Amino acid sequence: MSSDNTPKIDTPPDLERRKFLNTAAAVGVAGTFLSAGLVGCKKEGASTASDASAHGAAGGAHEVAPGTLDSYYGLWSGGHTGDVRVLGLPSGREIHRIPVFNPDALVGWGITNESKAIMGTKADGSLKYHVADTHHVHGSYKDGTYDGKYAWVNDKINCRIARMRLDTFECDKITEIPNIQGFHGIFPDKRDPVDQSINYTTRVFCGAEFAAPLPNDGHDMENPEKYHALFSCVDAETMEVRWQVEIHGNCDLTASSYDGKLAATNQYNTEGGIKYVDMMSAEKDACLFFNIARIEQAVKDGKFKHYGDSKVPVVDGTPDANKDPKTALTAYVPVPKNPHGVNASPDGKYFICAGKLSPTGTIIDLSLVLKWFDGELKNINEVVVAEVELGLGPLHTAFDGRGNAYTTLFLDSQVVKWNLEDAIKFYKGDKNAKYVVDRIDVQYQPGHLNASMSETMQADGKWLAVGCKFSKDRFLPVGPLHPENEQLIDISGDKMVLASEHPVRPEPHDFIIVKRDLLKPRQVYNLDEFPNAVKDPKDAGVFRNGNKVTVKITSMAPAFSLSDFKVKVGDEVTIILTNLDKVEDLTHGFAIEKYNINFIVNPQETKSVTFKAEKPGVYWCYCSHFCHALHLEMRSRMFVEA
Ligand code: K7E
Ligand code: CUA
Ligand code: CA
Repeated sequence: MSSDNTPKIDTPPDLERRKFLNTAAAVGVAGTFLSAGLVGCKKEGASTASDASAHGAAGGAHEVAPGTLDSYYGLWSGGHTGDVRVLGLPSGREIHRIPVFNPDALVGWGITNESKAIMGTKADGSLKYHVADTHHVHGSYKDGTYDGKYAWVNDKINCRIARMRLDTFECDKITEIPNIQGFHGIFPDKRDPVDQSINYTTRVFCGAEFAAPLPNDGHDMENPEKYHALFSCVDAETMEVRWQVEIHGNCDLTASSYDGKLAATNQYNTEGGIKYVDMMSAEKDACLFFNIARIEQAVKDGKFKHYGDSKVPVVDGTPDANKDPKTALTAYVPVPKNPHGVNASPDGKYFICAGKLSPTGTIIDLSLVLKWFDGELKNINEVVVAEVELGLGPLHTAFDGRGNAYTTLFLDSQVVKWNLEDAIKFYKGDKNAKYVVDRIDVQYQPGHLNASMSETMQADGKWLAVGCKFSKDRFLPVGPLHPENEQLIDISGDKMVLASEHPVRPEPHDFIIVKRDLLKPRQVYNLDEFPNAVKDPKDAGVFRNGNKVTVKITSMAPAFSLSDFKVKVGDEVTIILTNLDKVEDLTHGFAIEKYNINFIVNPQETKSVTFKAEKPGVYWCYCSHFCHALHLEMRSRMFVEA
């Protein structure tokens, strides 16, 4: 391979271009708050931005040779595509997409009866929703690390939470959360708050970003003071909503503590504003803490109400009802202006709030939050152990397990590496504590970032992925819509080193990076998992019950067990297809010409579709997934009799 083909991954960004981007962002995105002046904060103890050109390439450590497996799974939320993407890291190769909220033609998601039952349908059998906006993906925990069982993802538009099984990488349940809008942050718990022998995930916490009248039935529409947001808890196994908390302000991101006792959400709209100027009028917003054990006791004690048709108990978490720390369900911790992101440090000690409209990071000591709930602190502000300057537009924070945090700076187009204990020392008055360790330019305007295993107690400090919202000139132009730029940074040394980048379809938001040996995916299904499986080609045939017709078919390369089947115009036809091939990777498809049907069946899998036979004639059914030298010949015919 000629060196001309080698991607230049270590070229320092053109400084003029970077200046332009920052100016553009300042004017277009954040001009208002910048010109309005930044919130005052303590000056940082250290460090000018390091020269990007000082960084070499990462020595090819990110390169994964053909035929070689990656060492991490990345689970990336898909954004508008309503799916979850599976990337191999450090290569950045996209291995798989898990369809979740939106239809997907490959696996027949939204086409098969089984997927429609998960996605939700209207009375006429059509899908209830066709769009979604996924933001946050998190895995289930055991003993403070991923157990490889489940992952969850949110849909902000239609307020749904979906669960994926990580043995088959499929969505198996979707729940719509009642009485909320703008469902944004999610985080599984990591332990039970009361019974500490339950050392695994049993709940998922869900934040609502938008407030609305409760119930939202047409009253008080013009009166924002009557709008409320709810924080919800979903059962990790049943996926039913266990309880909700009515709060003041709104929820944005969500975090959970390693001891299971606390969950939190950062709030950027404590003002209850409707327009952005109103939402940024206060100097401080809050990080809102939830005392999980007390909330569940209040539910047990019957101290709740219901809203609308929902049966979910709603407890009162508003400030007025929670003034006494010793009985409070919630604690509102003031943090600077419109924070974004709340992240738990892997040592279990701290939550970090990024300032967004304030150039600061706030460190909250969780042991002090628990002390406040015990009535042992005079003032809630004492739980903040540091509030230090990081740079412009801090959004999200990841960790390396060596005491350092990495925060994206949206406006500076940088990632800043900072040391938590040094930041605490600096905030306490030690002006020699140089808490900023390093800075690196990214291309450009980063939102989420995450480090390998960062959201677990096994944070290993090897790789940092950064989701850059703007890619500008980093890739071949493909028209007005630009991809996002996922950059990979080697964080194994003191200095961050940009290792590689790859484009992704907009726009993933959040992701997690999981050590590959924590997941144990299966390669083949088991026939017995499907109650409707057609286990023997001899069981194939057409079974009529009035005008309802069931067609049972099996596939085994290179043939379907029926070379034709007859139905009548007006019939409601259900086709059940079982793939009897047992060989790993031997997938068949089933597409019916002119009937808008296509789906695949993996080895030993069964799927079904139901449709109305409306048009008479011969319709070829063919295998739509390359399976065999005679793949093109693998067909059947549907005869629809007039
Ligand atoms: Cu994009 Cu997590 Cu929805 Cu921040 S959120 S950037
Ligand atoms: Cu079966 Cu292609
Ligand atoms: Ca605000």
